[in-house]
Amino acid sequence: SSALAKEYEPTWESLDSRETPQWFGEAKFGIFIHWGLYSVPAFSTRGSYSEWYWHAKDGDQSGKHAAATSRSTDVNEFHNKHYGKDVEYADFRKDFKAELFEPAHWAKVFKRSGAKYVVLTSKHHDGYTLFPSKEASESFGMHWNSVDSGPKRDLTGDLTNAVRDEGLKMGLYYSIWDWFNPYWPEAEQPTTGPKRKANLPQEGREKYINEVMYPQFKQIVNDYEPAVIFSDGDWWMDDDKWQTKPMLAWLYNNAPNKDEVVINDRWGKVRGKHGGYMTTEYGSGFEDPSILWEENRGIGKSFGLNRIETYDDYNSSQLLTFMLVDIVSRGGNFLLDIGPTADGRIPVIMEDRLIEVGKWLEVNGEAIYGTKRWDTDAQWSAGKRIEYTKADFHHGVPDPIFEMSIMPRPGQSVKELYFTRKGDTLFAFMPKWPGDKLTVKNVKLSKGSTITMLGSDKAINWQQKGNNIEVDLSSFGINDVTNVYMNTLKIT
Ligand code: FUL
Repeated sequence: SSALAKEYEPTWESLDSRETPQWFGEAKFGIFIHWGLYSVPAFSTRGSYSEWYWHAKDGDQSGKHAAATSRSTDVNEFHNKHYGKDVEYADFRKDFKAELFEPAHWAKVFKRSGAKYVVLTSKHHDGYTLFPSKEASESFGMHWNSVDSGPKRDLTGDLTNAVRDEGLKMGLYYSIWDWFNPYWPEAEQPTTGPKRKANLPQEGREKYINEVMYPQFKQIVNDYEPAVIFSDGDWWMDDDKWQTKPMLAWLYNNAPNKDEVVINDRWGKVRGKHGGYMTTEYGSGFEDPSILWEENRGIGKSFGLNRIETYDDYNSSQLLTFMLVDIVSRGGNFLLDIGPTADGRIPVIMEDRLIEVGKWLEVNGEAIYGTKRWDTDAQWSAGKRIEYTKADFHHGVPDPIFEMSIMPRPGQSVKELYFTRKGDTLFAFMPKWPGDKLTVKNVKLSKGSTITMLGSDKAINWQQKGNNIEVDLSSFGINDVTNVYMNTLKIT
């Protein structure tokens, strides 16, 4: 379209005038992957992020960046005990082998999950790239990418090809923050490992931006043509200092897939304000229907694998399905994260969760993909609110992780029905089986309208009662309710 064809300038006014390519808002469900050197120790304080291992161990202990990190004492104690004081983060390269990595298998699991896109950490905050970056190695003064060290493999390229072979979109996470990059002046000086060369703030920043960040960004765009670019690590410095706007103008004007590429909102203190879509993390998204957004989180409490997590730390497939429905009913996308192992496997419990959500989507996907939120007041007043009890969940309910978490917990009341719409069709999700009779408020149907349940052929009787419809579900027995986690009515 013409909106996509114009030339963009390095201002938010210009960049924000671009329409976000339509595929993204229709896709609804994506898989996030945090994989890198931190997958070797795969350890953090319960409830925090394992991909921050190096930072927790060696970084700034002032608390400036501590929000998501492990307690450094835990990490140092673990590290010194199990690896020894002399072992440096860079030494993990020899244990990051990915010897069991089967990209085609990963891609099949993603396909089975019903996800439409995948986002891989091409570079996390530690600066180690999963693609052949000479800039990463040059700046660190040692092999600092997965092709010249570790697995000796272009993990980004191999996974990108496999994901596309399954017909899914491939996206890349790219951290503009590079904690301990020796060209980087404002990061903390690590106590072990490579030391920073330049210590002049402005000069060092320019050097990092021009000689590492820009070339890497252009390389991943040109070589892999990611459909999503999930930037990160931006939050402590503004966009002028990060010099992200010129990079984005270049992207919008020059990316080989410029009609397809979508960006998030993490470009330097502009979260929730600027970019292609807005992000929340272990959060609950946005209520404003005009905002395009995506909520991201792990299945458990970390993005990278955390080996101290046990069964009860992982959300059940039922809860994940619930999150997906809640998010999509409010107009958002769900980017669900997995943390593979250093030897290249997706932990089986994570495979299980993805495949189970996928089974549900196989029956109910019609009510998810390509839908919109039902933007009437009725959506919020429809039905009654219901209480959940522990018995409503297939297994233990995780404790609250972050305050804004959307997960229903015992004793918490949530909506009885969640809605999406597609044209004139309304979908009503029933997280809890309502019994024989269901009232849907503020819906006027014409005589020829039909109501069915996804996955079933049974005709469903209904009656208009004033502004509401009464739906007769009495003919459904336990054997007809095929969608274990949640059933969906199609009202058309
Ligand atoms: C955060 C990062 O600091 C986490 O490690 C993770 O990558 C998450 C998606 O974004 O800001």
